[in-house]
Amino acid sequence: MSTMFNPAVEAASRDHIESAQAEGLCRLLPRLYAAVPSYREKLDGAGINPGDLSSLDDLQHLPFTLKDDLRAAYPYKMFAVPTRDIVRIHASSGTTGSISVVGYTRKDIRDWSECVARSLVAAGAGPDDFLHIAYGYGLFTGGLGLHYGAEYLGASVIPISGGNTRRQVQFLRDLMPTGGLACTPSYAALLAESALLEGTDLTQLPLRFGIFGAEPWSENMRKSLEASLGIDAYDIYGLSEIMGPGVAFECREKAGLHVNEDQFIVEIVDKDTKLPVPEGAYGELVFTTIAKEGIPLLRYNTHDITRIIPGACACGRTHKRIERITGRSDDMIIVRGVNVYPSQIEQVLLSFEGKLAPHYQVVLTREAALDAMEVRVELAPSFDFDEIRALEQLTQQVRRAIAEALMVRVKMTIVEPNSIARSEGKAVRLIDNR
Ligand code: DLL
Repeated sequence: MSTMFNPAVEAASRDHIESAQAEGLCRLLPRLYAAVPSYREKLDGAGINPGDLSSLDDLQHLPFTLKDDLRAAYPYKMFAVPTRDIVRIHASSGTTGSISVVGYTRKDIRDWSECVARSLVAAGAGPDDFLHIAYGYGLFTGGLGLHYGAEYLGASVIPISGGNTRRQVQFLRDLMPTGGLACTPSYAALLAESALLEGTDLTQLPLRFGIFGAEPWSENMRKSLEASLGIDAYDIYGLSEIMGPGVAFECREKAGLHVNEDQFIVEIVDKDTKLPVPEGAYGELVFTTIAKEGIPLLRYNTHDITRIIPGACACGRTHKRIERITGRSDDMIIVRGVNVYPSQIEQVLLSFEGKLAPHYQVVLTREAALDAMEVRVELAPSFDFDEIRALEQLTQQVRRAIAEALMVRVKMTIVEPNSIARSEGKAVRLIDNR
C-alpha cells in the first residue's frame, strides 16, 4: 500500500463511495433546480422531478451539460450561489473566442486543494518537498491549482509560472533541494532540451517527480521525460469547468488515473449515441460534481476520450481509474476512413528513441477532394541531418511504423532540430489546413 493524503476517503469501501454519491446526487438536483434557471428548464423539459431520484442508476436519464451551456451562461448565470460567496474566478477561452467563466467558494477552493494534495502525495511528494510550478498562473487553473494543493500539503512552492525558459533552468538547478516539477509534458520536454543546450544535466539534480498534464501525452513521452529529467513522471487530469487539475491523478503504479470520486461521479458515454458504454469500453468522459458549491454541473460532457479501467489498483486506492486521455473527440482525425489521435502518432514517433525529438506536428490538408495527413517531427540533435541517405531511411522507417500501428498512410517529414514552434503551455499538435 502506498502513502495517501487522505486514506479514509481514498481507500473507502465501494459501498460507502457509491452510497455517498447517490446521496450527493439526490441533494444536487433540488439545489440546481432552485438556483440555476437553465437547469430548471432542462429538467422540466426532460420531465424530471428533482425530488424523484432514488439511485445512481437514475443518472443516465438526466440531461447533459455542454460547454455551450456554460458559454451561453456567460458570465454568472450558471452560478448556484450569490457572487458574494465566490472567492475566486477562473476562465477558459475556446478556439472560437467565447469564454466560459467558473467560480469557487471558500469550500470549493479547500476541496480543490485537497484533490491536488492527494495527487501530489500519490506521486511521492511530501511536506519536505519543493514544487517548481511552471504551469501558467492567472485565469488558467494550472498554476494556482497546483499552488494551493502544494501549500495545502505543506510543500514549498516555487511559483515561477510559464515562460523565461533560461530562468526556469537556473531555478531548477539552484533552488531545488528536493522535489518535483509541475508543467505540461511538452514544456517539460522543452525545459530538458534547453537545459542540455546550456550544459545543465537535469538528471543530476535532486528532482524526483513530474506532475504533467493539461494536454494529451503518450507512454513513450513518459519514458522520454523520465530519461531526460531523471524523474518519475505522473499524469494529472482536470478541466476548469469541473474544477481544474486534480480531477484525476496517477499513483505510483502508473496504471491509470484515480478519479476523486468523493467529489465527482464519472461516466463514459458512446461518442455517437451518448448512451453509457459497457464497463471498460472507450467513449466520452462525463462528470457530475456532487460537492461543488459555486458552479455545480450535472453530467458535463468533457469530450475527452478514455475508458474506465476495470479491477482494483495495487496501490490500495478504491476510487475508479480512467486510462490516460487519448485526445478530445473534436481532435480526432479521420483520414480515409481511419480514426487517429495526435497522441497515438506521438507514441509511434517516440519509439524512435535517440533518433527523433519529442517535437512534432500533424498537418491536415486536402488533396483532390481527399484528406491528407502530414506528420512533421524533428530529428534528434545528436543525429546528423546532412547525412541524406540515413535521413531518407529513417523517414521510410517512421512512415512504415505509423502505417503498421495506426493503419493509416501519412506523408512523413523529418525536419531539422528546433524548427517546430515550441509552446510554454499546451502544445499545438494539430494544424488543420483543409
Ligand atoms: O488543463 C487543467 C489542468 C491544468 C489539468 C494542469 C492538468 C494540469 P483546461 O484548460 O480547462 O484545464 O483544459 C481542460 O485539457 O478537457 C483535456 O482535453 C485536456 N487535459 C487536461 N489534462 C489532461 C491530461 C486544464 N492529463 C482540457 N491528459 C481537458 C490529456 C488533458 N488531456
